[in-house]
Amino acid sequence: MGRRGKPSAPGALLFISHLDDPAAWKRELTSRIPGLGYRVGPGLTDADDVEVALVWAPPPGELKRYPNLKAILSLGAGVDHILNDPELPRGVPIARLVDPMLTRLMSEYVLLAALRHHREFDVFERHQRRRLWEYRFPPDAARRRVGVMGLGVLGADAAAKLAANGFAVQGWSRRPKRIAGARTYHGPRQLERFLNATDVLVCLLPLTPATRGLLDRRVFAALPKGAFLVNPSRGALLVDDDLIEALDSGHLAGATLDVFHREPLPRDHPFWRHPKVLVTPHIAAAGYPETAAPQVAENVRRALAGRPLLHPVDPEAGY
Ligand code: NDP
Ligand code: OXD
Repeated sequence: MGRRGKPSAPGALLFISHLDDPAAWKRELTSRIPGLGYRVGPGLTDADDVEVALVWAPPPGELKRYPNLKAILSLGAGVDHILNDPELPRGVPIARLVDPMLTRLMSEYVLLAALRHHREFDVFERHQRRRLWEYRFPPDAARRRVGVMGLGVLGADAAAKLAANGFAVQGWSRRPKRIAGARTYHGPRQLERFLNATDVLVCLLPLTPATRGLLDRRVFAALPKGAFLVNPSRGALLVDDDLIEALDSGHLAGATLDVFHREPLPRDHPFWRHPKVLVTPHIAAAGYPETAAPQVAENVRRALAGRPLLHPVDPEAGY
């Protein structure tokens, strides 16, 4: 019986996303779970058969309209777009997306950004605009310390690939972690030591109450002069004005930013025209139905059977 006392029909999945392709997800999921109902929202009127929601940025208040919801599955690795709903139904388990393709794409982005700063392509791009030919000896990656904040699915993969490309890699997480080829730090008390020894800071933290505004002037001041920032996590981790100040003072040498407080980045935002900032439009990685469907289908089966989800979110920690 459903929570409203109606006989349970075979469970239906509710799909909500303004970015992802509902038809491709339907194909991948219904071929794996015969009989699965598939409904595209938001705003369904008769919603009692919906037992699982697969969502990216559902409108606030939307998910509370489904009384028989057993699980909320994120179409992204981040879940801030779900947890920020003040009316999110309590007690419904939430799972993150873990997609091998998404992970690979993110590591490509991080590696590309780290190499671009390391091999000074950002400098040569500026030189070309002035037709300036200036020889500079290619630097040694083994002497470039890349610090990865967040050693979860994405941070751990990026750290391993940075190390495989010869960088001196270290990582920082909430709880102690071991990563092959990288020195690791954890918790607020070890943050400064981690930053002091980081030339390229890569942020792969989730947006949570503890990480909002973390990338501020104190963090930048703890980095060595000439350091770079790469932020493909979430825009709200960064204090924009503090970054601009650190770049303008010459303390930081450059930044690669994929995510912003407001997206699309407003046309009058100073990041657009800052010579030391590269802006990309939240394209570091994405989930693909072809590669992510096995995990999502398994979570749909688990939800319908009332079993624990893979990659569950701890709503208290916010990730
Ligand atoms: P995970 O949940 O797997 O990992 C999160 C990591 O952050 C963990 O290592 C965790 O520590 C650490 N962490 C969380 N809170 C803190 C804290 N307060 N202090 C120190 N460390 C902390 O997430 P993913 O790796 O899958 O994804 C990371 C983020 O990347 C997503 O939340 C999303 O915002 C962003 N993203 C951006 C994309 C883009 O296209 N720009 C695409 C996909 C994701 P511990 O290991 O101790 O738990
Ligand atoms: C994600 C994203 O969280 O694409 O997966 O930002």
